[in-house]
Amino acid sequence: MKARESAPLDVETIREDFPILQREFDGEQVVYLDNAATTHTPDPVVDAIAHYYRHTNANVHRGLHHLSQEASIAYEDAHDKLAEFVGASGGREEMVFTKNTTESENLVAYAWGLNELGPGDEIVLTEMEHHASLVTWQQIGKKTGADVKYIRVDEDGRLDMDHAKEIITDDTEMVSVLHVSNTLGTVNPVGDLADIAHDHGSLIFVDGAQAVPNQPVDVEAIDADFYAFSGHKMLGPTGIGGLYGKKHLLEEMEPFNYGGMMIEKVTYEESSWHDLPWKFEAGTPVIAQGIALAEAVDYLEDLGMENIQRHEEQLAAYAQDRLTEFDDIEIYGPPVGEERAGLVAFNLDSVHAHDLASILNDFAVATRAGDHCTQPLHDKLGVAASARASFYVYNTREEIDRLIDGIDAARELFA
Ligand code: 7TS
Repeated sequence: MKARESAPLDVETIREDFPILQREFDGEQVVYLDNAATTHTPDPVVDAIAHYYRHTNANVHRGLHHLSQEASIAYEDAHDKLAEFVGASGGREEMVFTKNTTESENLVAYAWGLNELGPGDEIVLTEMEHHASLVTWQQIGKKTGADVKYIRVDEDGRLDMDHAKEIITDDTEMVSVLHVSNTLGTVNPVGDLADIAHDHGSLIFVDGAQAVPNQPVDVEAIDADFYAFSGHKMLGPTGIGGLYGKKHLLEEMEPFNYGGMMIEKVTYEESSWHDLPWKFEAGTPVIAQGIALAEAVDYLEDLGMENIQRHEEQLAAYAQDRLTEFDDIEIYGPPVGEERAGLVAFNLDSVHAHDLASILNDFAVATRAGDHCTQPLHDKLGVAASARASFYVYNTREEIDRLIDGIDAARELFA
């Protein structure tokens, strides 16, 4: 499947790479609408993992044998590929492999935050932050004495940029914002936020967990200081994430974990650190996962990130259209016609989100119900939970129709 410029996705052909989508439960073919939680893994990526273990498997300390050298080269090249994919011109030196977005957040919070923050300093987040960022910076605030402030979210699920300008001040040392909300679907103006942060001498960390899989991302155009994402949300395996960091910042930072592989010279008294990015990858790293993630990037690039983005926006608009046919459904986030990523969270008046997801499951429609790791945002919305449908490259309008049929059935059951 080769990329054509600006072409609709050939979903039928794409689906052939995902045998899991053929699974049936009680005679119904699965409709997988839980892609914001994790995406499925296409055959070429599964094959890359199997091929690595069958033919290359070795540790990557640049051992003096062929297998180790081959594994090392593939693993190092994977860093370059991921760096290029998110627009980092510094290559591998600016791309650290972590376990996931959560670990990327913790890496910066501990390695940078613990050393740089103190009483009187401020950390600015948004009210729509995922717990990965919210809890991490909240706790670093408690440890260091730095205050945490939140940029308000308005009624349509957008950031209040006037409020952002008010609360980002010369006391702000770190602004941590998500690029795309996993609950509201809002695409935040992270480039504008980076400008505001930098005008006040603050750094900006962007959580790209819901952006990198779904749209072209250019960390340098945004001017992000740090940018994080997860492999399992972009057709890659679990157990790997990425952290982009500007080279000079990563160089200045202390390591996050200590141990083997991340050192240059060790004596009984002192240690010095390896080059970037290995300084931040202590112990045996995520070798198979890294190589497979590079394969996932090839797959995404073949489809074309613009094409993927358009496909998802169309599915989200269709879902929103169909859901707004009913006046007992409340949809969260930007209204129809406004920019929105490929997910829709909602509630049906008469049915708790968990019951709804459970009935949808009876129809083999996989959605997520709960707080989506945004409890404070749900408190603000005045609900304990919401149902969420999230789309990816293999989803179709017909699958959204199955979602609507399932909602109809739930409504009837609870009437
Ligand atoms: N940031 C955002 C915006 C996310 O959506 C998620 C995961 C994370 C961070 C954490 O990613 P992880 O790979 O470290 O777990 N979000 C979701 C979700 O919406 N449903 O399940 C996981």
